Amino acid sequence: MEAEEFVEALRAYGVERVTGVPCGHLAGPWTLFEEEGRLVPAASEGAATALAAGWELAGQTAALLVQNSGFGNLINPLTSLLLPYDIPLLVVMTMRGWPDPAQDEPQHAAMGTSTVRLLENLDVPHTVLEPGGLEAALAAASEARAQNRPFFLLVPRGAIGKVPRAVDQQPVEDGELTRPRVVAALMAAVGDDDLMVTTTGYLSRQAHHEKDRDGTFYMQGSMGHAGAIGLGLATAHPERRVVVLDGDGAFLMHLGTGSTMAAAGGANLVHVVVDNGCYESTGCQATTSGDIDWAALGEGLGYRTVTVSRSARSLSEDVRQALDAKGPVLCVFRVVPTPGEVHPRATASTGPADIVRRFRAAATGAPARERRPAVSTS
Ligand SMILES: Cc1ncc(C[n+]2csc(CCOP(=O)(O)OP(=O)(O)O)c2C)c(N)n1
Repeated sequence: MEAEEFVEALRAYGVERVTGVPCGHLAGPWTLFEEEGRLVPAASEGAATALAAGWELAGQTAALLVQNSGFGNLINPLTSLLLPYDIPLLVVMTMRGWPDPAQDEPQHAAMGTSTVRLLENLDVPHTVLEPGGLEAALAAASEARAQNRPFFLLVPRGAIGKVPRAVDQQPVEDGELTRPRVVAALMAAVGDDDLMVTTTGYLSRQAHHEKDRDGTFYMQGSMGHAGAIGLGLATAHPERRVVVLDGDGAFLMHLGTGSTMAAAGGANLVHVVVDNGCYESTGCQATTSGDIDWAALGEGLGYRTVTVSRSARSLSEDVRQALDAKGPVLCVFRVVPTPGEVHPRATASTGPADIVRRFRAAATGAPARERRPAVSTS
């Protein structure tokens, strides 16, 4: 169905305010609500749930736009806020890894096959959006609202259309920083012994495209957790430099990890954030990074070295400087979005288990270990 039709139906249902974390399959409604000034992008699905609860407590009708990859983030405020306090909320959630997990990326399989069962276990009313079924679904949502209960409208992939966004057409100037330019410079400077973790979305794809290496852990899914993985690696291997490649949306999703990295990370930890001001991988919806003073944030969190770069002219030196500085380093590149440049995911050529096997071999210097069988017969 058209995005306009979907948004009109939600308006008629009574939705006054919208928040969430974007999914490419909700890009159309997201853009329309954003243009109307009704939408606040939240750092995480859990924060979005609490923000919406605030609107509901204030007597307004709210809706969430989220993907089921973020269901884990919102289960806590669902079970300990909405349900015990009888706060209603319409949650529009796209279904990755469903109905057939084999038709989607591996990181969506476990959640795709269990989303409906989780809702059933929690006794939360829900329905799957069928063609022509929006009116009936929203009637069920109204019934749940009348009983002060949350309601999940589960949206299959591709069920709702997109609308064009202004950012899609922006040309890139010569001196401007972009994701491809930053990642190319970074991958050229990273040493053979360095370990890397790359965040979910286009950044992982770009890193893989520029230079596929055994010592890079391509993290698909687990949005916001690349930094913590990097901290684990860096503390386990203080003799190795560990480079985390992050996005602004992912960094903001679990901002507290920045404090942990700064407090517990050693001189060998370098946290690179490519800040394009948006969730580029899901359609360039704005994040709230535009208001961040990264130098002040990095220092405030306690990173030992903080660098912020805005120009492509000194890119190679800026990358070198950040890699050679004493960590924990926070190294931020403010870039312009380049949504047209997209490359295949690492898992298109290397499965998750193989990514782990070869990464572990690179991290430990030991030969790649075969996975043990799940059940021992001895
Ligand atoms: C918990 C969770 N919520 C939402 C998503 C969907 N998602 C995948 S990539 C992405 C955008 C990441 O934005 P950012 O970190 O700024 O990197 P960019 O895409 O701009 O390079 C989102 C929202 C997800 N994978 N996981």
